[in-house]
Amino acid sequence: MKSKSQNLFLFLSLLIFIFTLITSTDVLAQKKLAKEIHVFTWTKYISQAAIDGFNKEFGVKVIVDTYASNEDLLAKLQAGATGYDLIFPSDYMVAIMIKENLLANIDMKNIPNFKNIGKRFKGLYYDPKNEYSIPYVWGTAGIAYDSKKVSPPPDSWAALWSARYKGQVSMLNDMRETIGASLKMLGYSLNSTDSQQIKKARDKLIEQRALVKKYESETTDILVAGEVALAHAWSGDAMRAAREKASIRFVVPKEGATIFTDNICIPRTSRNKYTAEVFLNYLLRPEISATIVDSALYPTCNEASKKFVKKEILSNPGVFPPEAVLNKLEWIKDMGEAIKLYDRAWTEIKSSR
Ligand code: SPD
Repeated sequence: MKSKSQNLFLFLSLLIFIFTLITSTDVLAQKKLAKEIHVFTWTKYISQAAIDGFNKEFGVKVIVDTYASNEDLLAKLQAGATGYDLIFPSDYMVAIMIKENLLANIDMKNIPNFKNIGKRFKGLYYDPKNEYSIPYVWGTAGIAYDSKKVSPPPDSWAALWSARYKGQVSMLNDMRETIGASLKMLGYSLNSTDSQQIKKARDKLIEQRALVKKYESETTDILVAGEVALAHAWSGDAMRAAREKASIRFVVPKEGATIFTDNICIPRTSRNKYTAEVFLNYLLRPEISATIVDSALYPTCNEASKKFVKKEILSNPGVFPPEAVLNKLEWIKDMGEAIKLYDRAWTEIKSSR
């Protein structure tokens, strides 16, 4: 028979054990997780392996919805969309969203994997302290083309204005990118605020309309299907088309083009901020980030993940462009009030046929 004091001792030990268990960080962290989170991103931006892995490890379902331009994303948030926990705006759009108070402060205590981000992607111009955004992948715009149909190989934006390819050309359905390409072709900055330069770029695009089959930002499938022979495209989308059809090539025109980073941000209206941060941190694990590069074919901002990226992808200059290409690139910037010049030009271009 055990004495009363022995029983009391056993009982207290049991209590302490249960208390330690339920207050241990892991259990608490798991308890704080939402059942599901809603991610609003570009197409093909998160590998299925990453989504499934997160669900398996944390028991959280990740529901993905997609958009095709920064302006669409902004319009949705401005219209009061509240259901999203993570979004992926590009550089200049992060600046606009910070200004409009649409983004939450990221709690860096929950993002230890931020250490994996390469030095040159930390503290970029649009969020110098990375208070609201974590760089995810980067890339360039340029011309994707089918080398069986387009000869000689294009090296200038002017190829998209060539009458030879009438009806076989697509342009990005993206105001800043497309007016930007026209500005670059004319030798101007793609952040020009000079109304005469913007008008000239507009006129060039109006002149081009008769050649353009469609304004389309999802270029992978139309290139593979042979719907167009030349597409104004983003690098990763073009490289995925090339992976499916060997005759597809991608070039950054000699006049220069855009460089972008797409970033992970949490909308101020997120109802599951902690879970969003746990997912964000998970996406920054080197092995997970590598699965994203392998599937999306956009270069990663995650330096530590490079050793897990397939060698043939790492050495592909279409995915990771060499220094000579990097030197020709320009970031899109927030235009402030001057954006009205672009808005007007874009409306005129789109309604010109
Ligand atoms: N599949 C879409 C890839 C999106 C690329 N980011 C867009 C950058 C816009 N400046």
